[in-house]
Amino acid sequence: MLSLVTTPQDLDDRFRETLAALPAVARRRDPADPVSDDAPLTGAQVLDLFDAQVTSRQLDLAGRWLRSFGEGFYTIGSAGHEGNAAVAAALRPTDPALLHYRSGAFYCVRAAQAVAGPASTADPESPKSVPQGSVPPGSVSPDPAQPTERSTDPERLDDPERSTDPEPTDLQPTGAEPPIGGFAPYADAARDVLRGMVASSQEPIAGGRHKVFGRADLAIVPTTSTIASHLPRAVGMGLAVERLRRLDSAGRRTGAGARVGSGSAAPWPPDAIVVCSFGDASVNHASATAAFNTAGWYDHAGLRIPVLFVCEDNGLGISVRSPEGWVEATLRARPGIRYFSADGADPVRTYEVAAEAAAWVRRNRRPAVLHLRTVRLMGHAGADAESAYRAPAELTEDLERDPVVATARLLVDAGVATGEELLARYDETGWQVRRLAEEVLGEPKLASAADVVSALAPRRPVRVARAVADAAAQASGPGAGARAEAFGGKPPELAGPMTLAQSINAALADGMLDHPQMAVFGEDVAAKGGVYGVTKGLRDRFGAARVFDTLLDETSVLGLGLGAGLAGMLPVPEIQYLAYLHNAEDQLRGEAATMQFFSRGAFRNPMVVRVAGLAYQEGFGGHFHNDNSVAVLRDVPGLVVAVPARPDDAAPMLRTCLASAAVDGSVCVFVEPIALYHTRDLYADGDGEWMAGYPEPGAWVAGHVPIGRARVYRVGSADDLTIITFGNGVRMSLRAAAALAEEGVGTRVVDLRWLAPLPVADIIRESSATGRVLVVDETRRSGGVGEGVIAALVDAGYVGAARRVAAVDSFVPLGPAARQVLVSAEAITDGARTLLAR
Ligand SMILES: Cc1ncc(C[n+]2csc(CCOP(=O)(O)OP(=O)(O)O)c2C)c(N)n1
Repeated sequence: MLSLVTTPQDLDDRFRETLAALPAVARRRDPADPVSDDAPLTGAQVLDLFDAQVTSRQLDLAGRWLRSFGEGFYTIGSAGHEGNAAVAAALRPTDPALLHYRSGAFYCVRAAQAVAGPASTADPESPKSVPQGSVPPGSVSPDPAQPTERSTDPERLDDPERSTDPEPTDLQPTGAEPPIGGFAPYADAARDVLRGMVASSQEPIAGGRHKVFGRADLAIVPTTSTIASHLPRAVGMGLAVERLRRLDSAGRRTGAGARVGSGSAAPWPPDAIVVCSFGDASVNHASATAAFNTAGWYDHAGLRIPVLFVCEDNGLGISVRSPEGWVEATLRARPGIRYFSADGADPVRTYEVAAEAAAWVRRNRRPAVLHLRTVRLMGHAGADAESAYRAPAELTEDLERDPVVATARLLVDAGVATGEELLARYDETGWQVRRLAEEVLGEPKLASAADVVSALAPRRPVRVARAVADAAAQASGPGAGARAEAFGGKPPELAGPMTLAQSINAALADGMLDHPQMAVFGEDVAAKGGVYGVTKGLRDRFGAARVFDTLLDETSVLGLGLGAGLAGMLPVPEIQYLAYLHNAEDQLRGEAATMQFFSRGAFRNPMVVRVAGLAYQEGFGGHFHNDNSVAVLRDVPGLVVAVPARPDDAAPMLRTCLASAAVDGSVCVFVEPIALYHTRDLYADGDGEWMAGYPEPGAWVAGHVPIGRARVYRVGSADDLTIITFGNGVRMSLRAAAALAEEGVGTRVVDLRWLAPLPVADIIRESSATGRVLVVDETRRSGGVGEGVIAALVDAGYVGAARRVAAVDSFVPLGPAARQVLVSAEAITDGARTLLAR
């Protein structure tokens, strides 16, 4: 008897031994009959689940095999979690799913459902209906010699005669034998997974960028390896699915959010529910608790969020045990989330409970959690020697609860198949999986950096410009009436000079008019209109469904955006202060920015995140309201980072971000300098030079600001010095330039406007024009924007003089002490003089 099962060989041996030792079948059961009295699954359907589970198991074994000779790059498997096959069978293939990394069997079932077509989508949740086709008919048809139309004919399922059939055919010898080899329906899924393991560029979702479970046609959204980080997104998807369902019935223009299911803004059916799975250790993660809390909070408030959380509880997070009873206790205690539980080693019960939970969520549009008890076989991953932290008895105990063996036992006990037959299926599947593995390991990998980044963040500036032009045409043409009404008869272009805050407010309103799927949300944005009044009036104009307050949790604010974008909306979440982005930034970095990368654009989460930030709020806040670092954003691949300094830039830049999100699925962060929100003057009190009129729609095309284009202010001759800056630095630099002009020094002040991607061409052109560059960077000397600007110059071979003026590497202190660390007008002038003296 084996005691230390940590290798594929051991697991395989054990499986064979156990199946060989199963008792002989006394009487055959017709596979078309329920597998046991009152079971909601037929024998054939359980056999299908078995085949899916075996395929998943064989994939795990193949993963280790590929690794053993250096051709496989991923060994985290699903062994012990194959009970999730029954969860997949209990859902609809159109229910969007965000899956745990142990979802091999779920994935197999979902892929087979999709192949099986409409006949396979009979609702598994309808009471007493045999869930025909939740496993595919092709794979349930037994021996052709034994016709079993009942198992494949959906019409027969609801046949009232059926319930009056003479009792029971159970365990009667029918002579029907299950077919040998039920791998075919799962072959595509197996190939997908193997391609992921070998990093093949032909892998269908990430194209060799990662091993993920995902496919747009299966409504499986890829998740990252950051445990639980997909849960806030799942809640956002639930909220959006429900909102879009309601908006649809109110007649909504189709949107440009997700690309899936083109032709409709919502890629999933209106009654879809969102399913997301994760491990037991993950329930403790801040992202998970945020998601549970948000789902519960909205439920408490009466908002509908149809999400089914599935916690696959194997009792361990790598080597750390979940304390006995903790997972159940914590999941049961979540207000607003209904608790269901099942043993993953019992496929029938798992199916039954999962169907009940899914039906409950679907019917009530409310969140629930399915606590699925599983085991973990073969350790956490290939390199994990679990015998170092688990006793042999514990390993043996897990083996006793091997879900694939449990399904085999059920099938043999029920007389659906013999142990020998099941072993033959196991071997056939194993052989087929190996064959596929050999086939895909020779497939090409991503072979150039260009290939790798091609999926990262598409940029189609011409289309974006066209979208802005379309918006202008709409606003001045057919949409003019609605626009006039939205602005209370007085469009913003007639309102006279505006501040930065007013200009953003007006541009948000125009955005709402142009993008019916756009929603503005965040802490305090609705009733109050934002702590600085930037979203004032939007809720009254556009309604609480499109402008709403969220709970106080930045992870959830961004998670709502991630899910809403994926579901076809155009989310514009607000982060109240830059300092508070940091506790949630993985939602941008790990989730938002990677979605197109890991799905080759099949899924996308367009979003414009507005963040009030940067320093110079005189007399208020210290560090937390004056955070002057954007380093954490600048290196996120593909992320667009915009910083408008002036009102006349803010509106077109926001329009560009919205258009880019809609057209290319871009994730944009729009950092709004708080200190400039209400600034009116530039050079002297009362000059009103920092205000600007709002352009009428007819001027939007001419005033379009493409991503990555700077703005240049020429002061005096503009020949002596180039100041490169952004945000608050623009105003300070313009003032310094004016002072220098009085001394005869000509300056060009370059407002970067975009911190990512940096306007490199503009930087180089304007720097070369004077040969003297002063970078005025209100972010910190270390990791600040200035480093990027200087590096861009060096890379381009710039040979002139250059200096930096930057903030001290410090947090911003309270009160006047802030001036000690921030860039000042004097420092700019001093820096300029030093450069000019060279
Ligand atoms: C946020 C985060 N921290 C740490 C890790 C490293 N890690 C990968 S899996 C794992 C354990 C997860 O356990 P559980 O959620 O129970 O899932 P299981 O692997 O047991 O199925 C850890 C700590 C990670 N992937 N993400």
